[in-house]
Amino acid sequence: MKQNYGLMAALVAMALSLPAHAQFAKPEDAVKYRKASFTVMAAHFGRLGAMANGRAPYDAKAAAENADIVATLGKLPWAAFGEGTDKGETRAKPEIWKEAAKYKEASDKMQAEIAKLNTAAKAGNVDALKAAFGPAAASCKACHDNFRKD
Ligand code: ASC
Repeated sequence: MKQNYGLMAALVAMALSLPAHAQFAKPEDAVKYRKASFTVMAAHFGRLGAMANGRAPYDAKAAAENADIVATLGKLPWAAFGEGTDKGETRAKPEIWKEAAKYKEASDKMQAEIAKLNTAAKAGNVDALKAAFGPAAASCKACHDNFRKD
């Protein structure tokens, strides 16, 4: 059988790029997906915040687990801001698409800060967690201020 290497290469390329081009049947599905990922992320980020701010007792194991979840979830929403997802049940501002490079930069910054938070959460002491939590929260807020409606 004659192999179609061109087609095979194209399929492999598509498979490898799946995370960056998440598949959604409808724009509304993408909106739901990104909101869900932000919601779950915020729940776990909040638990880290409670420990960092002394509202909850410090628990090294819980900190490490919550930070892992935040770091993983923090990678997800960005692929769900595709075409047609600027409408409907969303607080996303038009600037996300008009200033796409700036939005990308802000989302990269947030991911870098939560990666640092994840490392800090695994140091096993509350001071490391406290030091990394502030900059991570600031990176969330920077995006809300510029790219999210109130
Ligand atoms: C949270 C949360 C956010 C960020 C942001 C930081 O706990 O849910 O979205 O922190 O409020 O300013």
